Amino acid sequence: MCSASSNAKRGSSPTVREGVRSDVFAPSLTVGLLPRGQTPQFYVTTEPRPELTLNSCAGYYPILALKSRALGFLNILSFMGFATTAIHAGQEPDSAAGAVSIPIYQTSTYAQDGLGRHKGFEYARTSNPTRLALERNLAALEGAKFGYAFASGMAAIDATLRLVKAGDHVIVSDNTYGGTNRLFKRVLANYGIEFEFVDTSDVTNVESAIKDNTRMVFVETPTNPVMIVTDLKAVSDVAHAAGARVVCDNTFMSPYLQRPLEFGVDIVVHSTTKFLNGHSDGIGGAVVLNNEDDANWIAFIQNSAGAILSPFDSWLVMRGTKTLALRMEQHDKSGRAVAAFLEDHPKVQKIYYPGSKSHKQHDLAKRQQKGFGSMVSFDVGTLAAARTVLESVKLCTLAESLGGVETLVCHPATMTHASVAPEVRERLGITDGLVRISVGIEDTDDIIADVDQALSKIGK
Ligand code: P1T
Repeated sequence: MCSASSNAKRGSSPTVREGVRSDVFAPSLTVGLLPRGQTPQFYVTTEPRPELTLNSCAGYYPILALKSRALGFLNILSFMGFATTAIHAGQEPDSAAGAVSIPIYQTSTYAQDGLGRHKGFEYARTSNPTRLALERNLAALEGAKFGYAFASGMAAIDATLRLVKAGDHVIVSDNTYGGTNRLFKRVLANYGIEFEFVDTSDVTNVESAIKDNTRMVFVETPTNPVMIVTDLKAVSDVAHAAGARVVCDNTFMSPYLQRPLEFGVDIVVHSTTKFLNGHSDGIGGAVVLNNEDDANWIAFIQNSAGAILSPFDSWLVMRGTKTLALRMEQHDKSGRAVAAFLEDHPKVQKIYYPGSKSHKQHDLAKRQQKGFGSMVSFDVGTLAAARTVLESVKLCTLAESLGGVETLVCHPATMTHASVAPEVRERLGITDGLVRISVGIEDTDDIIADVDQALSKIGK
């Protein structure tokens, strides 16, 4: 960690994140929200760690001492609520100037005091203070010990799949974001990983798919775009009994509305491009988890493959998470109103929204999620009708992506899920008439009025 020789020594079995270790460098790094009902505890390292004292890493303990004020504050923080954590976790004022907003450390490298003596940062692919602050923040929001930020949601998912190897079997929700399906089927399958796609909303499908070599169950819930909900606890129980890890793509909910680790999930992945950033101005991804060995491997992959989030993009996501609680409240409120409007609309044939009483897993969604979010899909029957809606909106924007402050509409069959085989799309309900809306935080009435006038153009 502190010198090239220690990196080399660690070889293929890394024991720490090279450069900095998030639960050691600053005591506040891994203080986070705890699963409801558990006794508060702190992941603050007080014992000297042999791997840190090797190779004269003298920089660490003085830094720990300097941060003791922040530590006191963050000890209190761990008893506080989500919004407080979102604003403060990983965000203690910068020690150089007291900047309240974490500076954008736009640097590729760091001056070292002497051979093997530095301030905890050696090279910016390995670690960067701005990215580290975000990683601490995201870990805290999911109630995890470790967090890693990547250049995109796909890069985060790709890094997570490096936990399995050739010959391993991975069970995947049959409806996921199209890019996930593409990465698994068309890229990673070429490297000997066996993917099996099942409807994970029925845990018996997962149970019957388990084989001796099953090492991972990857679920998305609710799914993009037809909002299928998977019971995270039931799937985790089944997977763990077979010795497999469970990964959940929590992009559609954000940690404000769903915290998968509380249900036994091992690893959470995010496209931070969406609600976490929230302003449609940066692509990014994250992996958060508790298992130290897996975390070390993710850190090792992050450094080895290098698909890191830039300092500026890390800062943008942190700016986003500060308002996550407020934004998600509004997204959820308007999502409910838009869904209710669509459900009663004569031009809408079917609606996909877990908040709807007609949704097959409405009760599960109510149990597992704190709200229903702002993603709603609806079927208007034909490509022509979908085209009319998508091209008639005025306030809403026709665009891929979701989770930003502005309302976006898209056509999954030809946009986000174009890479999914047509017969699979058909089976899942991703028809040519399907429209997906990511309800933003504009005035709810304005959003509804715009969708209403677009729907009224169908058949004219
Ligand atoms: O775009 P990127 O940051 O790489 O994230 C990929 C990704 C992962 N997981 C989910 C659930 C996603 O929805 C996405 C990206 N989705 C879109 C771009 C979209 O419009 O659906």
